[in-house]
Amino acid sequence: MAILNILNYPDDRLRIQAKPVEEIDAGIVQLVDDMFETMYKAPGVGLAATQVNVHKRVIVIDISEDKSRPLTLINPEILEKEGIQSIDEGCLSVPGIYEPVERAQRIRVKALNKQGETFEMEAEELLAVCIQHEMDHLQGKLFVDYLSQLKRHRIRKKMQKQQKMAM
Ligand code: GNR
Ligand code: NI
Repeated sequence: MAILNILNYPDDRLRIQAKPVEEIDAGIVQLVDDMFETMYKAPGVGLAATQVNVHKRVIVIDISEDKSRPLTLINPEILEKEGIQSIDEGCLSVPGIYEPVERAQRIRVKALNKQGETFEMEAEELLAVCIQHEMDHLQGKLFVDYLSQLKRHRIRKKMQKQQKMAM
């Protein structure tokens, strides 16, 4: 197991499109395990492989308070979307920023699990938001892309300042 480095906005590598996983081999299983460890340590409720600079369609999520509901989504696809909700989102790649984003309220998703089995599930509220947020990452999209240009500009400046301070 290992803690992976999380890329920070505005790193260009967060814009790379992830490729579908063709075979769930030992490397993918290792990646999933390391992503859970990294997400729990952060702490966060979700993590997309893109954020750890691996450009494969792999997502891990756990919205429980006690790490009791790990969910792995490989090659996820949204089958249905319904309704609209808007909750304050945060992102491990944009630390310290929380802003509301409009998302579907309820989704139906198809994916592969860590065993390589296809499954379908329905999600609503925070879980639905989280899946949509992570699927955006796989396409190189960040929640700040939904904000106004002015807000995004301010966030970019703040992140660049923080990164200078950390050097
Ligand atoms: O930890 C996270 N919390 C969160 C809160 C509201 C909406 C989405 C999220 S995902 C985020 C972790 C993360 O950056 N995943 O990509
Ligand atoms: Ni994120």
